[in-house]
Amino acid sequence: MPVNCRMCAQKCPGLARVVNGRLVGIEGNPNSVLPGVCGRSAAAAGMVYNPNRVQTPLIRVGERGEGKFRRATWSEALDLVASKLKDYRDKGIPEAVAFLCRFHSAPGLDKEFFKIYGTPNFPGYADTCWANSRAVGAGVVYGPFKKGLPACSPSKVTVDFARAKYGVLIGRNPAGGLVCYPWAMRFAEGKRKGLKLTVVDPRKPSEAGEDNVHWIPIRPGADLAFLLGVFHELVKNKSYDANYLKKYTNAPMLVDPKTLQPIGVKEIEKTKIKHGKVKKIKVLDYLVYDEATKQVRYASEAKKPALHGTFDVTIGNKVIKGQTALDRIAKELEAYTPEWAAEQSDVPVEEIRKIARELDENRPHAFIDPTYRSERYFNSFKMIQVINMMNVFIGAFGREGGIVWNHSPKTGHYIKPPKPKAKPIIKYYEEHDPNFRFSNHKYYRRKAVETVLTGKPYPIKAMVFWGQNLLGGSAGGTEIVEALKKLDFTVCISPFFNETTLYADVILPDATFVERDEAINGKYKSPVPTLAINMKAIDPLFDAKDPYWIVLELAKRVLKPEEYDAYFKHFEQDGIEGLWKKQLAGLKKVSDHEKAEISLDRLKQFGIWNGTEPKPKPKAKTPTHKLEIFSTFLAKEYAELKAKGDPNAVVASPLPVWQPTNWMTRKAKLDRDEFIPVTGFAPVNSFTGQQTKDNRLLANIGKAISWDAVFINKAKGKALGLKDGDLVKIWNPDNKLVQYATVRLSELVHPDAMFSFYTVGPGAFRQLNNFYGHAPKYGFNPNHSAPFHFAPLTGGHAAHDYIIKIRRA
Ligand SMILES: Nc1nc2c(c(=O)[nH]1)N[C@H]1C(S)=C(S)[C@@H](COP(=O)(O)OP(=O)(O)OC[C@H]3O[C@@H](n4cnc5c(=O)[nH]c(N)nc54)[C@H](O)[C@@H]3O)O[C@H]1N2
Ligand SMILES: Nc1nc2c(c(=O)[nH]1)N[C@H]1C(S)=C(S)[C@@H](COP(=O)(O)OP(=O)(O)OC[C@H]3O[C@@H](n4cnc5c(=O)[nH]c(N)nc54)[C@H](O)[C@@H]3O)O[C@H]1N2
Ligand code: SF4
Ligand SMILES: [Mo]
Repeated sequence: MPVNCRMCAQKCPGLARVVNGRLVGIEGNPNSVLPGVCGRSAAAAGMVYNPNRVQTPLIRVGERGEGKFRRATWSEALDLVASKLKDYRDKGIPEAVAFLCRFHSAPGLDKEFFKIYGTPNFPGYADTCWANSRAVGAGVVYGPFKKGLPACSPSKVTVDFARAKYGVLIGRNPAGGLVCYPWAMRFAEGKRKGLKLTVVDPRKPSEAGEDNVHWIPIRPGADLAFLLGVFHELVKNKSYDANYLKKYTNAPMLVDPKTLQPIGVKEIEKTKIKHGKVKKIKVLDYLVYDEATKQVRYASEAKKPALHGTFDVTIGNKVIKGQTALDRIAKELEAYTPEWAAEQSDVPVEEIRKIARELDENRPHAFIDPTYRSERYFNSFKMIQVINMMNVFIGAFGREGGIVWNHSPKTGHYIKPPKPKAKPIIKYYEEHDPNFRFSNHKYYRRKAVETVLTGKPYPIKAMVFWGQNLLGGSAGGTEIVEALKKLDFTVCISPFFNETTLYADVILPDATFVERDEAINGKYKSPVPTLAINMKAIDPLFDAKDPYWIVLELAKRVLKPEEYDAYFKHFEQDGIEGLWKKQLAGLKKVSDHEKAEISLDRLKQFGIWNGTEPKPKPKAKTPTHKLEIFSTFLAKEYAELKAKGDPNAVVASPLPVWQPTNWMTRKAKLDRDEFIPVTGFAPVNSFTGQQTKDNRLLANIGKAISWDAVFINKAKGKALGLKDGDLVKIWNPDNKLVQYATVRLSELVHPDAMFSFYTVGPGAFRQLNNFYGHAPKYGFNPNHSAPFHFAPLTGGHAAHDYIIKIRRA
């Protein structure tokens, strides 16, 4: 049976193998252009048949957090949830309910139900993953923009690993943080073809392999400094292709070198032909010096824009000296010498020079990975902005072996719900919170916690979790617990126990992905357009229920009969087939020729449809429609903040500039028992809770790699009197909460870092052990001890940007 694997979040297309009615495992789908799944997927049977998963609906009996529940029937549990939901609706405050979904298993219906119900609040998870630093840092350079904000999610662009010759991985590990379809598969292909890598990481990620990999330990959070040093060298060595910079980027844009404002920008309208239709688009035009006419002209009219120089620009009766953006960037980089960068980051000067040379020799088939899970430090956004300025500088964007656009077909909607009346809570933060200037209007679950605590802009009284683990996955454990205790009502729809379910009033077990049909998925991180289907391979175990059934039962109980009939009756009649058909009927972003070859029958038969991968193009989706090596969006923001005297103006600078992490501003040098808690994914583990960490098929491998340990530098550990395998106490001196883990002393960890595989252990919530069979009993989760802080301007997660102490327990 074709499935979209959900052993982690990525939905890789696979085939479930069922023997005598029992699932034995999942294999790569041979009909895929990249057939392959990972070991977690192969171990799916260990998830499905785990007797420790949530077997029946549960209703809380003890205190919140204690984890005491009694079994309930579906009708009792659903009646209870429905009566609460109905109550808020009857009182005219449906917006008091927030729906937090991620592994939501009834796409097409579940979110729609809550919209019809009347809430506008759907706080997404990715403020803890990529939505604030990665989406903004890559978005300012490449686009696209959504509602005026840069929003380059990981599904928008991809490193073309398979065709690359050289690359730098910094804060990214495609062999550990696996995304099999298509990243890990293309990464493996690249490695087979000799892709050379430099891995810059506070610990050695040995998953990336030993051949062709050069590891450089870095001080946690000093990545930006290191990158500025490499950028300095690239500029010094003129590692660019002048034609590329002139044609595809705004490097020739004339800017005022002091105010950093592009001079004389204006919006123009251009016509474009797309899919045979004439479209009008708005383009921000800017001044350049045209070497062909020896005049300052608009970019849209210039024949040969100059990359270098300072030119007089007459605006009205004023003459302004305009410097090319490229020269202004180069000027700024003068201060960031390799020596300076080495001092900040602990990366030796010769390594910095060597990396710059390698990038130069291999460009444009070279890259600096724009990262995926990037919410780590106060300076994460700045770091990613600089990475992508560098990718444009070396001409890697839109080139084979560089960074390429993905292509996701868009499927049609099944239900078109009315717009909820109230404004979503995030609007308030966008308008009033200076730290939320570049925030993401879709992914903001930690702001929802703030709303619960402050009641602003209006109270959130209930939370329904469908595949999010707010408490486990977000930094600020203490405040999140406070919020979960304060809520009137909490529901978790989940096959698995996690930190958040400990605080639930009701837990409803939905079927896992092999036990259910699911909407067709078209959103892959792939340059090859893809559609894949998930079909039920086995019947739900225990008392787990089909998620679509759960939505219908809730809708029946909560909505008015006429609403139910209007929105849900047709699903009752046509079932999932009706949804699939609507999805395909409304298919967009595929060519007519591709559309003709897509059918439901074909998808059911083969499980997957792959389109043709277009040739990479250095196309930009920015205001200027050029790759913005000098962001016009940031320039504007910078000017506004500067005018207000805002100290965070520097964060918005369009230039490559240094910004320290939060921990660095608190302490220049760590004490002997102090560390920065960095995490990474292990190939056998996903953070999604019980699927992997409580899986008997994976537990032995996990043990063998000490997946529940904290790894620290050997010399530093010895100086603290620690031995390999000791149990240690770990705490953040600011909040007293204590966690325990075994310690591994290793030469492969930077002395400032304490590395742990993310989230294998129960962290501060050891009552979880009562619900698990195979999961480790001890193990650290940095989120539990982390401060509830937000990175400046982006509102990012900054999960690792604090200091922890350890001692033998
Ligand atoms: N195995 C596995 N794979 C997964 C998932 C999973 O749960 N498990 N989940 C998926 C999801 S949702 C995501 S977002 C991706 C994420 O995939 P990645 O972005 O690759 O995520 P991580 O493994 O968290 O981090 C990558 C590397 O960054 C290093 N690192 C940590 N701190 C720093 C630092 O300060 N500086 C530098 N230079 N490096 C640092 C870590 O040691 C690690 O080797 O993985 C996806 N794939
Ligand atoms: N310190 C630190 N923090 C991190 C990370 C890190 O590396 N380090 N990683 C970050 C990243 S990349 C991400 S994406 C976020 C993720 O954060 P979350 O999306 O909150 O992920 P989980 O914490 O695993 O919670 C997902 C929950 O969904 C439930 N679930 C799984 N499958 C199903 C299903 O089929 N149906 C239903 N209903 N529920 C299901 C499980 O109970 C699981 O615990 O965490 C982020 N937080
Ligand atoms: S990366 Fe592995 S666990 Fe995640 S969806 Fe793909 S095959 Fe499944
Ligand atoms: Mo993620």
